[in-house]
Amino acid sequence: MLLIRFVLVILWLIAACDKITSLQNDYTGYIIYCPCMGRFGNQADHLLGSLAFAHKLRRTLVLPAWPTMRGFVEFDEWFDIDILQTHQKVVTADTFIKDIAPQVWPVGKRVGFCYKPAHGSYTQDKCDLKQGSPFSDFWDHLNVDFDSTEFYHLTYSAADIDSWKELYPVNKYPVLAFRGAPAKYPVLEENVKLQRYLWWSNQMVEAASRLIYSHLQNESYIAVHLRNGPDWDNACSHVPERITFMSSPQCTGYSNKHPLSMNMCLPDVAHVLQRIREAVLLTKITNIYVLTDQYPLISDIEHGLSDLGVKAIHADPDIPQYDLIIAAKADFFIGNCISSFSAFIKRERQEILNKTSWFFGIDSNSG
Ligand SMILES: Nc1nc2c(ncn2[C@@H]2O[C@H](COP(=O)(O)OP(=O)(O)O)[C@@H](O)[C@H]2O)c(=O)[nH]1
Ligand SMILES: [Mg+2]
Repeated sequence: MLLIRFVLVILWLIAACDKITSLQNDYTGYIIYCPCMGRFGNQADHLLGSLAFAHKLRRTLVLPAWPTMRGFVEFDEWFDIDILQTHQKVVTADTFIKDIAPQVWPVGKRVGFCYKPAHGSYTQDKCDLKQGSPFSDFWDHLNVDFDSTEFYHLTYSAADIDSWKELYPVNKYPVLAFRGAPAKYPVLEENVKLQRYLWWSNQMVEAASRLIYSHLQNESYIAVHLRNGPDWDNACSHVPERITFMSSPQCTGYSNKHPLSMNMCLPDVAHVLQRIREAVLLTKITNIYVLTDQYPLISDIEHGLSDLGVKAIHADPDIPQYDLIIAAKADFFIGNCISSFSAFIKRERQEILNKTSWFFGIDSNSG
């Protein structure tokens, strides 16, 4: 029995290596872009779409460093790129610039690409990849200047892939450098599954696990994302006008089955307590881990649910990504439907950990 298992594992490894080798041979050319829209959640949505686009074009995706309040964090400091590499060819921006760009993308031959719709009004006449912050910071950090620029009118969908290949062949354009991600926000439904290849690095998981242990030891917990900072009040004021809004397809579905409500975006305290109560009654778990950008509502939760003996915990980690890992690992999760920060957690639970997620403002278990 043991021998059979051993042989199976070896066969699997050989198959995986074969797949990786054929991937390496199959790919020519590169794609690099500035993750310049929004913060982490938006950037992660864009990453998935950019991976899909690069994969369809059979170009290696250059993984940009993550822009944070404290400067750029190398992609592989947060994520395990060996796992991504089993799906498609990728390289960190740091390695690309140091080891590959001098031959493939030498100074003097750096073309930058900006999107311009084929029809309709468009105010920008000049394609400048380094105009304004964070654009200039990103390319300066890589020490990149552009020698020429081009507008393109193509989309990133499968229908335009052949046109990309014809108009911008690898021998003439070895590197496609984009002003923003070649992707949509929110992530398209077909690209959600790419989250499977986005595993946190060991050092991130270990640091988050230490936090979990120090706050919760090995006890079960329900994680609750309260997205409620001042920028969010403003964002949520648009909910009544919209059929879908920001990351809402994650809870209402991509075919707009449910109308949006204010509780999906900015749930009031009564609704927060009601939803947590339902989760506690269902799971019998009484530790509530609150992750938030602003108001953790700890005393509201503990007082409002004192009859259930609930304990609320808020770690407020120095790196927001620890909150993502802690929430993904939670036994149960209630997220914010509109938030891409919640969306990251939901996708990791769904695609990697096989765990369900609930949302404020919507009754059905969105799974
Ligand atoms: N630590 C922590 N930070 C958060 C939380 N929610 C939001 N933030 C911060 O606020 C940012 C929100 O921007 P983004 O990630 O684009 O998500 P979205 O605006 O909610 O769609 C995050 O990237 C974090 O920096 C949270 O629960 N915990
Ligand atoms: Mg945002």
